Amino acid sequence: MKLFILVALFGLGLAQHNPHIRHGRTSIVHLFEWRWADIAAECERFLGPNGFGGVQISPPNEHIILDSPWRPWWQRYQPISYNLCSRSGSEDELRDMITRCNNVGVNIYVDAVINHMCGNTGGEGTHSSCGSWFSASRKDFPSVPYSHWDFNDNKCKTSSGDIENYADAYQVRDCRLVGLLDLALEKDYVRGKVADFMNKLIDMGVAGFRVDACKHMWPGDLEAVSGRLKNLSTRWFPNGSRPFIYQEVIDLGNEPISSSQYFHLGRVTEFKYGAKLGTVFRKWHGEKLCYTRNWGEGWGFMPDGNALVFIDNHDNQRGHGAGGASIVTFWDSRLHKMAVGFMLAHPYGVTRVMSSFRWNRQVVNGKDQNDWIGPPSHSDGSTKSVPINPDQTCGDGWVCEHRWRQIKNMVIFRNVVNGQPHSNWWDNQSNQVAFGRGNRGFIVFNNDDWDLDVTLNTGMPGGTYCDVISGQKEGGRCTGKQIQVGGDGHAHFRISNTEEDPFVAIHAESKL
Ligand code: QV4
Ligand code: CA
Repeated sequence: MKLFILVALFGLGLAQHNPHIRHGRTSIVHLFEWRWADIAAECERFLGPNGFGGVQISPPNEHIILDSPWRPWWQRYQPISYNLCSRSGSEDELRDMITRCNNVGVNIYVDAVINHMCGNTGGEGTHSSCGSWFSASRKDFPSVPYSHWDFNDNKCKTSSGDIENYADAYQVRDCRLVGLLDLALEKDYVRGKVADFMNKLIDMGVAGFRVDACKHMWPGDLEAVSGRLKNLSTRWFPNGSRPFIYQEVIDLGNEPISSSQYFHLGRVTEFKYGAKLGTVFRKWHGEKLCYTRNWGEGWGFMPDGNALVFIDNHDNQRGHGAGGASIVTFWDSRLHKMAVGFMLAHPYGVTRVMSSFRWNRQVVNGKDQNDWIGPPSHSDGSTKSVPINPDQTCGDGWVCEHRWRQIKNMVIFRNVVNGQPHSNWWDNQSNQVAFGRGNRGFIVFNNDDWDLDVTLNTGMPGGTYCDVISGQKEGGRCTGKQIQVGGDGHAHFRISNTEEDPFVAIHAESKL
């Protein structure tokens, strides 16, 4: 009996590690701060047709609206209620987006902010995205409703009431993260309100959640909430599907709270991944690309089945959160394309691609003074929609990394090689490496300061393949480099270090 319960619990946990991505797709894109109407259109016109499996959306619930600084992006991480109107749009627009994305096989994952409400200095009034009245000073949020009984202040033992020391796990869970009013998730009432909020979204058709700030919540409390979550809607998902849960825990290996404490509840963000790969591609601290031969668990990362991986996220691309200067973002576009390409070619983890907006970066002594700037907006603070240029790039300050040919084609590459092993590794003991994915795909990088000129065993069937980095297959023709693979699987590669994108990738569906 005991064994049975153990197996059942384990099974339940593992179920929440499955992203339920459809049609053999593999990657999620974070459309940071996009409006629901734009995401719906993007699912239909771009994400579905190009093999993207899902979208991580910004928090959909009611949030504070701040004047100083003016409408920062991070106001959405300060909930006022679980009403579904936000800077991205109304509940109707949200529902329409979920339906339309699901209809083209693209899943929606919600960024769920459940550790806290707004900051303790958030004031009192109706400066909130649905216009609900609240009082931060009295900890009164009638639209939920939460009152001062529902917060952790009595449990927190620091004099400021804020987290002061990350070496103390009690503070980290029971005190306020940068002043954010900390919810008492040990209370059945609070757990119920949070579960109701998430279940409403499940009923609307979402496939799962990125759970914000999990380091600041006790695994036992999260387990209680997740036990109350419904199965996914059978309108789009198989009977009995559990919501996909990926938890934001920043574990770089130097604090008492570790990712492993959360493994049984779902996947966990692997922050070492982008920090290390950034160091490798920047060639800092003596790192070389050839050392990635055992990339993944061999580098001290969490077990493959637990990991959600990414090169940068909305925090560390602007100096928030963790990772520091090594993180490679769209600002370093050449390195970014290579690092994202590497991630998408490599079998480890469930992959998430970042899609950003541009801001006026002003770094003084290593800190960006403008790290708060919100999405491209009209003068009334409302978010601009995303215009698509004739060349398929985005306008008005939206970066749309996910539309860059090299990144989009590597998302497709990952789908084509799905399930194939990491194979046919080659390196020059420096920064030129190559690897395949069984007989379905092969990729070659030159991050050295000299040319790559070598014949390699690709493991692929003979034929002519189109490189999906310098171009792509269009109507049976190749707009980029062509790679001849012989009957023995060998091919010659030449990549100058001065090329715009010094890497080459071919796969089964890029065969001419
Ligand atoms: C300020 C002072 C505090 C003071 C407080 C109250 O700095 O010392 O106690 O006022 O007087 C914003 C401001 C911050 C301000 C706070 C409260 O930046 O200065 O505190 O609001 O008013 C995002 C931003 C934060 C932002 C927060 C809420 O990154 O800067 O805080 O939204 O608007 C850790 C965590 C990890 C977290 C990461 C950033 O372990 O969980 O830090 N990452 C997630 C999200 C992130 C978000 C939060 C968590 C909070 O990815 O985007 O923070 O929901 O590593
Ligand atoms: Ca907490």
